[in-house]
Amino acid sequence: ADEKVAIKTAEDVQPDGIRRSENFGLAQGKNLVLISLESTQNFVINKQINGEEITPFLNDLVKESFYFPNIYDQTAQGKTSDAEFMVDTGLYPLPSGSVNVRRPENHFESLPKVLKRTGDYKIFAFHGNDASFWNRDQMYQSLGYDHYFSKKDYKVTEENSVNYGIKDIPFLKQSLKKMNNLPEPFMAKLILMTNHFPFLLEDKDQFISPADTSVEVVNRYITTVNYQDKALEQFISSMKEKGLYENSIFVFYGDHYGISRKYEQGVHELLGQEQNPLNHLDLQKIPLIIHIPGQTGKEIKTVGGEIDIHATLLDLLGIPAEEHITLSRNLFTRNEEQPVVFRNGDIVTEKYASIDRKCYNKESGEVIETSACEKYLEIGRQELQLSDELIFGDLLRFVK
Ligand code: GP9
Ligand code: MN
Repeated sequence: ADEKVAIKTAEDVQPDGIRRSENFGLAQGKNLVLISLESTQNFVINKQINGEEITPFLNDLVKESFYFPNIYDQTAQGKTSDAEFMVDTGLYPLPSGSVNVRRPENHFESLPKVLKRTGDYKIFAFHGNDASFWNRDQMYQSLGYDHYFSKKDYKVTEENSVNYGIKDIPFLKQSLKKMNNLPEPFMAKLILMTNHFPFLLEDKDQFISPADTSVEVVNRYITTVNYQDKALEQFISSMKEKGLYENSIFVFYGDHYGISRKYEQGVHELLGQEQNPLNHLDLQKIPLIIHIPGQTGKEIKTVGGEIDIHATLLDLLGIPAEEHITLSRNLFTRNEEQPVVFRNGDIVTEKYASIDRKCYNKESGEVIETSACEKYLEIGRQELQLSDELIFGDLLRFVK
């Protein structure tokens, strides 16, 4: 992009829907604990398999939280790192590759930086994989993280590992020990890992029986999601014991889908649904649970995307979103006319979905004239282009 067109103020490029909600500042000054739930799709919430809940802990938690059941996975090739990037910056992931790898030296505005500027926070990331995976070590510095606890900071043994590395239960236990010594207020991002394809888990860690669909990957997925839920339960109860719970706000979000198209038949079997484009779209929903101790629960059915987590958190933390440039929309105030935009150009709104250039009426399931989706597709094209220009031109370095 041409440097002459550099943006002067955040208002030049803000989408609408970032205004303050009645919840503005509800969690101001609290520790922010973000938990990335690996490959967790929303269909597991409140779902039973052979009479057993897959996520008993989260199911209880949603009753005392803001629960958003209509938030879509917007990640692309950067997977977990794309999800992190959206939450941190409110920008879209790139059309190919991961921003972490392609543009780690950019100037970014981010949740960590804003928290440090406005509230004297210290910012920490916790993850059991190698520090350089997804180039996190470098990217976290650009984003304003003060410290990254990675694999080398954990006691990792063959016994406490599976698949990508340290299992969620020992990971969260060891993380909590580190969190116990942090200066407050802090932001802590914890990235879970056990519920990762191909969803491997020893028998002794399976606290629920696998499902019995025709797809083994899906059958195992139930056990790893359930294991993750158990890890979260133990973590929150230890947070309470350590006195870290009351003064924190917790954000649990599924980073992206776990069951790809190839194995999706198994999920259709579990849910008793047919295989069609709208059901596939529906399965791209990830859970978003925002928990502030002591609050009354509220299910918020707003249709939104992962990118919107950013502005929603700013609102809760009492930081005016107008302060910096973001394409994120506050989920508490989000305008229904604004589409959720996917990296491949597809969009979804409350009423319509455009999938592979076909326009659907979501309620009837019918394909309708493409013109009904056109204005949403146009918004999508503009937003993706703007986001790409901001990133590829490193344009945020011009904003004071
Ligand atoms: C590995 C974890 C998983 O560090 O982030 O990566 P994914 O494949 O989901 O992006
Ligand atoms: Mn992931």
